[in-house]
Amino acid sequence: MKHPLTRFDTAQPQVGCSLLGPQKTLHGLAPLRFGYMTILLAVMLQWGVMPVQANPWSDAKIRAQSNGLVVDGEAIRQDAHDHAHVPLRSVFRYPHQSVVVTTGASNLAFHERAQQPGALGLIPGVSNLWDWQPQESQDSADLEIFESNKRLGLIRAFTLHPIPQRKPDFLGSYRLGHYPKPQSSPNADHYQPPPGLVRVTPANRSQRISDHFRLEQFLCKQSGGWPKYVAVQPALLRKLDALVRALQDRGIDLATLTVMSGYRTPYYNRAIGNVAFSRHIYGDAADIFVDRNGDGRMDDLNGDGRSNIADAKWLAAVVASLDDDEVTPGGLGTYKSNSAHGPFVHIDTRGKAARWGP
Ligand SMILES: [Ca+2]
Ligand SMILES: [Ca+2]
Repeated sequence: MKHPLTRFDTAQPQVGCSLLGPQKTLHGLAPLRFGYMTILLAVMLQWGVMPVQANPWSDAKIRAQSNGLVVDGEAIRQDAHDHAHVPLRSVFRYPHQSVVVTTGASNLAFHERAQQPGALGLIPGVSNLWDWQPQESQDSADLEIFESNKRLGLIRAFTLHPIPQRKPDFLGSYRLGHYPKPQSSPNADHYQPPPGLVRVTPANRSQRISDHFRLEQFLCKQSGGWPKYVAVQPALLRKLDALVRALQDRGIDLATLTVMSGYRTPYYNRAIGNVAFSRHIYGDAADIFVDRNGDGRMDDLNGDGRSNIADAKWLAAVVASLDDDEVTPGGLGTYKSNSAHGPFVHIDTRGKAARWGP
């Protein structure tokens, strides 16, 4: 069985490989620490002895270019409107699991911003392959990226809490419900439960999870106290960030999008009567609209003086125009307003294109 952490293979695998065996931690076994096995694997990797497969949750491939960073093939630039904005890419890892950062030919340096930083170092025998293991007790840790003493961005590593094996319908006191068994299909890898969830508390809810989005934007709408838990796939974050940049390029002056619905627990998804295999329970779907004037409704994007389905279609056209080499293909649906909500657009990164809506 493929490990869930490696199931969301990108269409174009990146160099950057999880060397430390996340499955060792998933099943509660002692994790492989940085050591001979890592060096052996690294040398095999360098010699091309073993196939290279990036772990899309915990690994990042980064290089510098003249006006910013390229992360996993996606150009991240300094925000023109916000000079305090630091480009950010999140990774998600189990406690004890390393984050592997590939830098290609870039001359990048790293620094963990923490009072008690974890371990960080180049993997011996492999040039430009960094192994970072943040302190395990933190919900997240930040690794600053420098080139010639200039800070270019941040890698933020969130700690994943695995879905309990014995009582999988709860994570602590947070109700998850049950993930449906993936059916056998060529796309079955995209219907595995997420490898774990990020703990969200009042202290970290407003923390950035990507260049333009914050953790709390993706929280499930179900009732209940803190802590809550959320799963958001890196591929979805990259697609949402790319969409914000594409809108800025079209003159839409915005910092983020409104996420009407991001992650949904299977429990909540069932409670609202949605289909069992909704992309929202896998953390790779978002129902979104543009709301610069803060009235809680889609803005008039096409300039006809009204907010309606035409604006959702306008936004969907921008999503459809995103570069396939930069974003993962997926669902794209448009929705009319009704008594409960205004017009919106659904996007996801299920791995193959699907279109629906008026
Ligand atoms: Ca609005
Ligand atoms: Ca309009």
